Amino acid sequence: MDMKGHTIALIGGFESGKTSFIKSVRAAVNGSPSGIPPAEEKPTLGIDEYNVPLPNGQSLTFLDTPGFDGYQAGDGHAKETEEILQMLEEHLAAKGTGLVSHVLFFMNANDMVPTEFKGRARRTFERLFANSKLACISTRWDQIENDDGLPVTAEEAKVKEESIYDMGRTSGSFLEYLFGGQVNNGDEVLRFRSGLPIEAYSSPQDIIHKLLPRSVSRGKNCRGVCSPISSRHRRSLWRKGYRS
Ligand SMILES: Nc1nc2c(ncn2[C@@H]2O[C@H](COP(=O)(O)OP(=O)(O)OP(=O)(O)O)[C@@H](O)[C@H]2O)c(=O)[nH]1
Ligand SMILES: [Mg+2]
Repeated sequence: MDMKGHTIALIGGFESGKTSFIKSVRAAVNGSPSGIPPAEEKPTLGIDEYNVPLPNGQSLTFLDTPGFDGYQAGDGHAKETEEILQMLEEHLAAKGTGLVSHVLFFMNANDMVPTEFKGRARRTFERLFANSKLACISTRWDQIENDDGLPVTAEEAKVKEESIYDMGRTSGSFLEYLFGGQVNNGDEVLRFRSGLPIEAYSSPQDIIHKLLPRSVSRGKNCRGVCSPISSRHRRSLWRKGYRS
């Protein structure tokens, strides 16, 4: 971490929960209890910057982006991956936000569509994120049921996660690029499952905690925020219909 903190860019599929992820981390840092279902969000249409001050005086800067293959107001044309990365590049240049320390790539586990990733999109990515740490986050795991209509166990989630990554790794796709060993300075690209925090997946604040160990405090002002939700609470949320 530099003196100011980290700059974390979120990119990936539309409605994969990028904006909700940022808001959940922000709420956790502000002391809200975990396990609250995300609110309805409008599609993100531009680059939105969220500054989350941390108790240690540093801050996390999140850069939220429009979703790949998503909705676009007005002319009705969805932004291309390349266009979204260029918007981010322009934003960084205009705001002088500094280097992006982390890139989180999001995909909805319920709706996995391989993202094409070639040519100019790839080159822009390389320019922007040459020194960034990359991680992949599959989301909305709380909406996935097993064959018995129950929330998936950690084991079941792992198997499903493998198949999602296999499906997305088509030739010329973003996942193929990400796991081809050419990025992240050759280091392994970490994978996380996100949703309501139970044993099968992590909360957004847990993920940030793992990526940046010292930033989301587990101290006394944060009691309960980073701890896993109890299974009783989980079942009661499940019964209340928090899954669609
Ligand atoms: N059940 C459930 N719903 C979620 C979760 N994360 C997000 N949502 C909901 O899914 C919808 C889309 O979430 P967003 O956070 O707007 O997704 P996004 O990736 O920012 O979408 P775009 O800005 O369009 O790219 C919202 O209505 C959220 O409330 C999750 O983990 N579980
Ligand atoms: Mg959004």
